[in-house]
Amino acid sequence: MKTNKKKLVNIIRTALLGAVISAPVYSAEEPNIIFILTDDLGFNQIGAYGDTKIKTPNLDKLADNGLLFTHAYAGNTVSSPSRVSLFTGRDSRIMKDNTNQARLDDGDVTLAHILKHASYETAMFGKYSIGYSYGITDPLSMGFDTWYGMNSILEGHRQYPQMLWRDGEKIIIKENEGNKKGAYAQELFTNEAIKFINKDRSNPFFVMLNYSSPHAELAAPERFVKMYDGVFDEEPYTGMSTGTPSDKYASYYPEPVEKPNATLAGMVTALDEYVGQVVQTLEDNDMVDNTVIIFTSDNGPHQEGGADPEYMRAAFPYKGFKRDLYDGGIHVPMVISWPDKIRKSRVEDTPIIFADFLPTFADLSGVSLNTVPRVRTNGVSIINLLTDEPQIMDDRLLYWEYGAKAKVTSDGVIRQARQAARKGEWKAVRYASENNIELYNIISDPGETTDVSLENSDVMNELSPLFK
Ligand SMILES: [Ca+2]
Repeated sequence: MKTNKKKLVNIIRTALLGAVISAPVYSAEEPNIIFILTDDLGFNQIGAYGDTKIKTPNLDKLADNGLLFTHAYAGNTVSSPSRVSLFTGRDSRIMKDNTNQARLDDGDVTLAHILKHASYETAMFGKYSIGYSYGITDPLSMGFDTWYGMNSILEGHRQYPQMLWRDGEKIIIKENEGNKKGAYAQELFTNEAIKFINKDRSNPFFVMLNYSSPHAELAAPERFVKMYDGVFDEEPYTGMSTGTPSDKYASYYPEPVEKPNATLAGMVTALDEYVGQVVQTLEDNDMVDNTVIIFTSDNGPHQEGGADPEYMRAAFPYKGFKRDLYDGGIHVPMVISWPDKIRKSRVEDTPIIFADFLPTFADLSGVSLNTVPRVRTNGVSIINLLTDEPQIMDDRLLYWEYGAKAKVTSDGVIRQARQAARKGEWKAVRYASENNIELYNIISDPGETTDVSLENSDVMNELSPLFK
């Protein structure tokens, strides 16, 4: 076996973590877990949510066979803090950084560490983007036995990458050399995930499959885009091809896109086909019943590279998009399948948030978080929601914050923190500290159109202390 320095560091770290915690006991009943994270997929961009022209038969079937959350929330409204929240089980209240510069820290305990401790075989495929240093915060150091994909945020901007990473080593994607479009990133990630699932093993596995789509750049194999020829009005995106940027993010996505809406729809249908292939692999191995599959998105739909989420009603019925803390930026699709425990076609309206997955995975794998050194989470396990037992969580407070308070953030997008909170039917939002806190009834007014803060002083008294 090839052992390099990074792997050795990882082995030592895992051993140290294991030495302090009591030995895990593997039970054959512990489910495999596949977490499928898409990038900037809006609430209303898959068929299971009922109001889109985008075809997603495999995802719709997954929802039919499982549980569809109508009030699931991402960790934040942009990739990095949302993913750090997911990996560490922390919401914005206890995150160290709520900007898009957020990264994992040496010493953070991730959901992969938890499952590793429970003797899961762990693997990550696709966009990582929240590490900063090999041997310290790369996936191998953060609880994954193996990984394949994109390391940095900027690498995630290419749908036909010329280079990817495998276990810390750069690999050249020959099919895409010289700007050729021979190998689609999302298909490569899927193929690697399928290979991993097909391996013989005696322990359960955890796969984190982080697609970098339908994030810009907008591009998908032609057969998917063709399906939407003539379906949408189109305004061609010129990128940097005319010498003048066609939108403020054009330098990130320089290539022109003739039919942005058809392309984005094709990207989603491609993802749907890849998810179908993963599910088929589980079926072929007779593993689908005891595998928890979670499908969701890291934040709301983007308005970049030619995408037009307003025309596509990508966040409908919610207001705002990526970078907003109105619900369109954070209210995400979420489907969970686990045929052994979840009865078919359930719909769950309890609000849940990304920070809940670390404690949930601990429960699924039989790890007591009390025994895990350094773990710091304020999420709540939703295992009882998954196993269809009553779990009243309607009254807890959820909170998000995007951007740094009273200082210039370096992502060039906002200058003041945006904040939001939710309790039950109430949603409070403030854009910049000098503004008033707005209050909406998110159930009767999902579009956050009518500020009812003046009429509900009791609710405001309860939520406003969060807006420090
Ligand atoms: Ca994202």
